[in-house]
Parts: sequence; structure tokens; C-alpha cells
Amino acid sequence: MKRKSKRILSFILALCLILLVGCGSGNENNADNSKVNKEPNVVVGFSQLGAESDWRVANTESIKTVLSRENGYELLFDDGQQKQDKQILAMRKFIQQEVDFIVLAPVTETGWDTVLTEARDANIPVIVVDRKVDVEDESLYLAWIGSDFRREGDAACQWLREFTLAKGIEPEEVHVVDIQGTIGASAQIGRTDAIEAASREYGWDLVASEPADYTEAKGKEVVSRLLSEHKEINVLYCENDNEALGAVRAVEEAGLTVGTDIANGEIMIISFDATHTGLSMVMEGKIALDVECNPLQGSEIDKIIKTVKEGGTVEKNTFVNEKIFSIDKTVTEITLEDEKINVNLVTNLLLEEREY
Ligand code: GYE
Repeated sequence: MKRKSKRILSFILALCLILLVGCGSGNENNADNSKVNKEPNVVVGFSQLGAESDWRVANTESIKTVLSRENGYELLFDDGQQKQDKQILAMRKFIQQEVDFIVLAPVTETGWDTVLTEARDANIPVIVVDRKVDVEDESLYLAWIGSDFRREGDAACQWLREFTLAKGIEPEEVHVVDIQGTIGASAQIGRTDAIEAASREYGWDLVASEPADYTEAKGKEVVSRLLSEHKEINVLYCENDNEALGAVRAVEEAGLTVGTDIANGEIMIISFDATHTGLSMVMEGKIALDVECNPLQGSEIDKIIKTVKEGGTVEKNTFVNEKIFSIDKTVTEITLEDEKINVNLVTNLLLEEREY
């Protein structure tokens, strides 16, 4: 009897042991699985050109959010502080670290051939975002995602032409200044080309063109000086919202008024980006027209990386879809033939209706 109960006891103990071991190994497996899931399988080096504007901050945020650890990425981020040398150094570091992909948001278009060749020799595909690179051999980068900056500029000029014609303002009464972005950046080249071409074609007086590096501080400084030098200025074509913000401050500090009555001394502000601050200024009546520039490029980068990982081929150029927002509530869609993305930053924002 005693022996029998001992046997039963050892049987129960053995069963418990098996169950415990079983549960234990099960737990371990679960722990391992969750660890595996969190382990990044794609390492991306991202050389962002800087943090000069609200647009740029939104662009960085979009890329960081999508290329996250939860989504299987390890993102190595470097801020180039608007200096090409710094960006090249960062790219060389990424190459040494043997990252799987490099994402490059280049400060200017030229000067990338050597470092892109180094990346290609190391078999690291480079995805260019926002501004373009101007290289001899296009196979030096895998793909580009961004905006049609010339088209954005043309949309702004078209709006200004229609607006002034409707008001009965003669072309030679339009005295416009181009507050340019960073010289040599695609966004600057496209937007500047557009205002130069429109001024020639429509007969506007393009009083001056000066760069303000896409920043509010520089925008204010340049506009203050130009307003004191050229009393006839009545349109400020600012190549981004931060410059436009600086321009509004400069106009007001000079004792002048921003608005659309340019035949009677008001100064009209045209801008690009359509950030929240920019659109708020449209609603306040301080910016007459804001052309959207879409910074949300993270998910498109993710798609390209996934396609490559699955052995597929990717589009060389992907354009983002954009709109214009104006004081007269004209919301005109700029539809690009080969549009790939349709993420509009501000589609829900309703602009106040205004007479002009
Ligand atoms: O308009 C400006 C930023 O390259 C599109 O750069 C970008 C421009 C954008 O600093 O705000």
C-alpha cells in the first residue's frame, strides 16, 4: 500500500515536471518570437539635409514614423545642417556601417557623383527623397520621390495672373520680388524658373531675386532690406512658408499692410508648402496663396524597400500629388500624370470664403 502510494506520488511529480517544463519551454518560445519580431531586419541610414523649416520637420517625422523598429527597421539618422560636406560624411559612415539602404534628402542637386559611386560599389541602394540629384549616371541611385517644383511654381504664377487680370491690374503694375530658397536646391530651381518665365511671358516687373535659405529669420532680413530699397514692390513670391512668415513680419514692421489690394499699396504674399502655419496665415488673410508641397514621403520609401526585398522592380521617379490654397477659396488640384501618392496634408482644412 505504502509502495503503491509512493508510485502514485512519483507519477504525479513526474507529470507536474513534464507540465512545468512544457510550459517553461512554451514561454521561452513566446519570448523568443516576440524578440524576433522586434529585431529589425532592415537597417537604413537617412541623411536629412537639415531642420530649416516646418516642412522639413514634417518630412523627418514622416520618415522616422514609418521606418520604425515596430515596422522592422533600424533607422540611423543624421542631420546635415544644410551642409553638403556633412551629408557626404554621413553617407560614408553609413557605407562603413554596411547599412542595407541609404535614404538621401540632398541639400543641393550637384556634387553627389563620387559618394553615390561609393555606395553603389558597396552594393547599397540609395533612395533620393524631396530634392533631386543631378548626376551623369542615373543608375547611381535606385529611385527618387518628391514634388514637381516647376509645376508648383507655374500653378502659383497662373493664379497670380488670373487674380490680377480679374482685378484689372496691368501686368506692368505687378512689381514682384522672388525670395528664393537655398540656391541649387531643386525646389529653388523649379520655383525660381517659374516666376522668371511668367514675368517674361506676362510682362510683370521682376524687381529682384534673393535667396533666404528657406528660413524665417533670413526671410525677414532679406524682405526688410528689399522693401526699403524698392518702394514699388507689391508682391512677395516667397519660396516657402517660413520665408513667408518672415516676410509678413518684415512688412508689418515697415508699417505696411499685407493683403491683396496691390493697386492701393497693400503687399501680396505668395508662398509654398501649405504647412499648418502657412494655411493659418491664408485664413487670416496674410498669405494670398499657398501652394501645397507634400512632405509625407515615409510610406513611399517603405514601399520601395519592400519591393526591392521581394525582388521586384521600382519606379525611378515618384511624384506626390498636390493642391493650391488661396485666399479666394480657389482649391485647384494639380494632377500629375504619373502620380503615385495621394496623401494630402491639409485636405480637411476649410478656408474662409473671401471676396476680392
Ligand atoms: O519647400 C522648404 C524646405 O525641398 C521641398 O525645402 C523642399 C523645401 C520646402 O525647407 O520648406
